[in-house]
Amino acid sequence: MKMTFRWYGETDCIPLEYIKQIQGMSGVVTAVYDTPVGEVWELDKIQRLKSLCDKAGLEMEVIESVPVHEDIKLGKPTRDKLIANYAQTIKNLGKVGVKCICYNFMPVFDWFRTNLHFRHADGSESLSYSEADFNKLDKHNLRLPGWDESYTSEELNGLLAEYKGMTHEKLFENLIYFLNGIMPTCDETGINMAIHPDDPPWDIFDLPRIVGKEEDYDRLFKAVPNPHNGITFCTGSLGAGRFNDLPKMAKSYAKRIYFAHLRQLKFVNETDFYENGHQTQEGNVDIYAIVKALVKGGFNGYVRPDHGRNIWGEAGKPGYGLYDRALGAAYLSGLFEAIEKEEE
Ligand code: DNO
Repeated sequence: MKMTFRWYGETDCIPLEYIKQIQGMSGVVTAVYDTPVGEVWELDKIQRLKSLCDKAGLEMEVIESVPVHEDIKLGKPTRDKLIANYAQTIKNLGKVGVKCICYNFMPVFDWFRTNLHFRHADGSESLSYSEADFNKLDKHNLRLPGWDESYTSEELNGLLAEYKGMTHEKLFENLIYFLNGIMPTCDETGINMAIHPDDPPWDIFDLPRIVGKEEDYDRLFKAVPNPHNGITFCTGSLGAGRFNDLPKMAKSYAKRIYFAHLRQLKFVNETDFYENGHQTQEGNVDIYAIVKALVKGGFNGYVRPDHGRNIWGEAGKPGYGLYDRALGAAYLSGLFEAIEKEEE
């Protein structure tokens, strides 16, 4: 296992030196943020990030994310060119020693929560989800909390219209087409692809979502058995679906899990939850059982403490403050050490 920390590049208010000071930290998870989706990431931009990491004494072996262009998800004729560009980005990343790429295949939207500043009784803050608030959203003029403001409402509505009639089957076929297109480059570079689950793991705004439960992974590996086709096991995303048995899934897919996002959720009723500090006792995600299942299953990938709270007066990026993720990293490293030593 290698412990890592997400770093949003040079505009991140958390300096690499601080990340390095968290004990047990092997490296950062980052990305090139200023290249439009679909274009090739230029080698010099990647090398710049890599040299900043080198200087700070941190590895840069994981990228989160190389986003997948909507035309690939839609299966449009332009996809072949876009897949070739994606493959070229993989090659460029391979040149600086990247080993794992996290991506997702969610149409239009990435992660979704209804509140980015849920206030806890102790004054800390975290992200939360409420079904009633979700139902109140104006579906024709979406303004989502924290959502990428790069779409204007017209663009967003246009994109949503393009997805009209998109089925789960078609979207899945498009994912397989994409994976088959890039697997030869992964074989060549040795890079593992790690698909991030849908967050939350169900359809939203009438858009199909296809990576959120056990059967989805069975189907995915059957369709593309190449070992470079792997998973980002995100406990916050998968755990939002109460139908998922996370320790069981962690155990069965441990060897295909190249990247683990460990995050805590606390349900307040059947559907609504808030995110919390990482410790097992703080929520419904049994982090201890998941780490144990990973270790026992032979997991040998990267881990990062996912979304933490904002604590100690920090006004960090929601979910991505320094302090609580650092506490999470220390807790998770302790769990791994204890369980790994028991296994020896
Ligand atoms: C949210 C993140 C996601 C994730 C992408 C991966 O905090 O976990 O935005 O980076 O879904 O492609």
